[in-house]
Amino acid sequence: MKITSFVKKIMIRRKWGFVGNVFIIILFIVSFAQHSTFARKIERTVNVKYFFPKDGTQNPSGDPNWFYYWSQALRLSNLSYNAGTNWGAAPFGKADNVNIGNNAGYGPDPRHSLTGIDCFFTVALHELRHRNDFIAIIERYGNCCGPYPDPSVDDPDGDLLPTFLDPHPNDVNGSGLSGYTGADAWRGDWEWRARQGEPNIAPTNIDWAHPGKQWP
Ligand SMILES: [Ca+2]
Repeated sequence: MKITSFVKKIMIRRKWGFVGNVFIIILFIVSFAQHSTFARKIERTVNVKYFFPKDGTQNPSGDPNWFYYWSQALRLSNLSYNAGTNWGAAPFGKADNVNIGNNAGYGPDPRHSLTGIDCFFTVALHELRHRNDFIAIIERYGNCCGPYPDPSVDDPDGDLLPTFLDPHPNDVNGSGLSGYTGADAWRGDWEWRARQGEPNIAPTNIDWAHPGKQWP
């Protein structure tokens, strides 16, 4: 309130007598406090946590948020989201990327009962191991042998892993080839090798999904 208008109000309202003057004085004090150097500047520091909706697609790629943000948080590359993939798949060949499906983002996975970012981490590294092995064998033998090639000249234990990738070249590894019989026998120890690094538990403080590890 300007002083001039304040005085004017006094002149007008003086006829109110004592009560009116008190009212005007209160108005002046309030106005003075709001517009003068006596007004206080109030500051508060508040910690804010930002979470992304796990099921949304609010990111530049249009892929599910969990796939987009967890790939970055875990510093994983050579991954593609594929809604048609169940868990994960590594195409045989020198493929740039492996495919990650919806189950990988949620779990629980059948071997470790992992969920969320841990399930994603485990599936992604499993498939990337396949990818790297496929690239290695193609670079050594050429793309000659189809899926899961069996370079018998370099596989004395017959587990389908060529010796240069086989940590136990003269014996099957663990359950080895025997673990994949019948229709799955073609997997040989390729699958055993991809499982060696599992499970993979992500750091708790990099999830930031809602819901997720850090959500209250
Ligand atoms: Ca072998």
